[in-house]
Formats: sequence, structure tokens, C-alpha cells
Amino acid sequence: MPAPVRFVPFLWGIDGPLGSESVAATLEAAQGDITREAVDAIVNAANSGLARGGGVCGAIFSAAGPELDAACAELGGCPTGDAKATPGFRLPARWIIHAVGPVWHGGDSGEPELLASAYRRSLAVADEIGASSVAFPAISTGIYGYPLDAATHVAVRACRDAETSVDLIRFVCFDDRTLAAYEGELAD
Ligand code: AR6
Repeated sequence: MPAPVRFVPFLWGIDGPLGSESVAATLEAAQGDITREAVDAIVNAANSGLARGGGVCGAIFSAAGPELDAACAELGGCPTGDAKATPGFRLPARWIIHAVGPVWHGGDSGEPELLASAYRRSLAVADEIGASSVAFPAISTGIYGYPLDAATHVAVRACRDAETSVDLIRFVCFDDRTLAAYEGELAD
């Protein structure tokens, strides 16, 4: 497996007479199966019903165990662009953040804003549950049909710009093509 490609930002937010510092998250890309990630929280590319699905969602439901179906049923769904957390159950990750990306309808139906919102809301939920390391899949780029390069640009921009206490954001890429897209975007 190739070594992760990292984007390590410089210090920012030094202000006030005594100086209060905050450091933006480290962003990295790695190839793999997100269900095996030993981070605080993994993100699921969920549907708005928070029901067991295909793709990465199906893999996460299988690996987490049947407790996840019950936990999701209690959440009452999730609008597109939003995110909600459950425990990780049998996963190495303590939490699952279920984020709903948009279905691609050609790009003029608010898809970029909704996709950026899914990433931003995931990081806000991570802050609420105290998760400091978060692994994302390439939300919307599979069954939902969002073009990979455009989605990668939105994902990296949204995570770079987010104000969050999360200090590690890992983009877990299932295939070579996705990894190449993230490596290119992180190098910009
Ligand atoms: N680890 C990491 N990434 C994965 C894995 C895995 N185990 N499996 C697939 N991917 P998709 P979407 C990648 O289709 O487009 C579900 O039915 C995959 O190669 O999982 O947001 C939901 O319930 C692709 O790069 O999610 C929704 O109904 C990326 O994950 C719908 O699909 C996202 O592909 C969501 O569609």
C-alpha cells in the first residue's frame, strides 16, 4: 500500500495580546477499506433514510453489525448535505458519521454546495462527539454519480476551509483512480 500523501498546513489564527494558536487539520490520502480504519470516526456515504445500502455504506453496515441498523432507524433519516453520528459498534472506529451527499443531476442542482455541506457537517458532528481523527470515503462518487475530479476538488476545499478541532482528516480511497485524484488535489 503506498504511503499517504499529506498536506500539512502552516499555523494560523494567532491573535490577541497573549496569542491563542490553532492549527488546521492535517489532510492525507491513503488507499484502503474504510471499515478497517482505526480512527476516532469514519464517515459513511449514506442515503437520506440512513438505511443499509450498497457501496461503502453496505460495507460499513456489514462490518459494524446489526446494531447499526437499529441505531440508524432511531435517527429518523438525515437531509442531503447533513450528517448524524452513531457508535461504530464492531468497527475499529469508535464512531460512524453518516453523511448524505447529493445525487449528481448534471451540476446545476446545487450539487457542489450540498457536497461541501456534507463534509463540513461531518466535521461539525466530529467536533460535537470529540472525534479528533476522521476518515472520509469519496462521498457521492460511486452510486450517486458525482464526477470524481469535481467531487475531489469540493471535498479537499471544504475540509481545508473548515474550522474544526479535528486534527487528522484521512481520505480513504478504494481504488487507484480515486487515490490519484486525491493525490493531485492535495498537491495543489
Ligand atoms: N472503503 C472505502 N471506500 C469505498 C469502500 C470501502 N470499503 N467501498 C466503496 N468505496 P458509494 P455514493 C468507495 O457508491 O456515491 C449507498 O447505497 C467507492 O469506490 O459507496 O455516495 C448509500 O446507501 C466510491 O469511491 O457512495 C447511498 O444510497 C465511494 O466509496 C448511495 O450508495 C463512494 O461510493 C451513496 O452513493
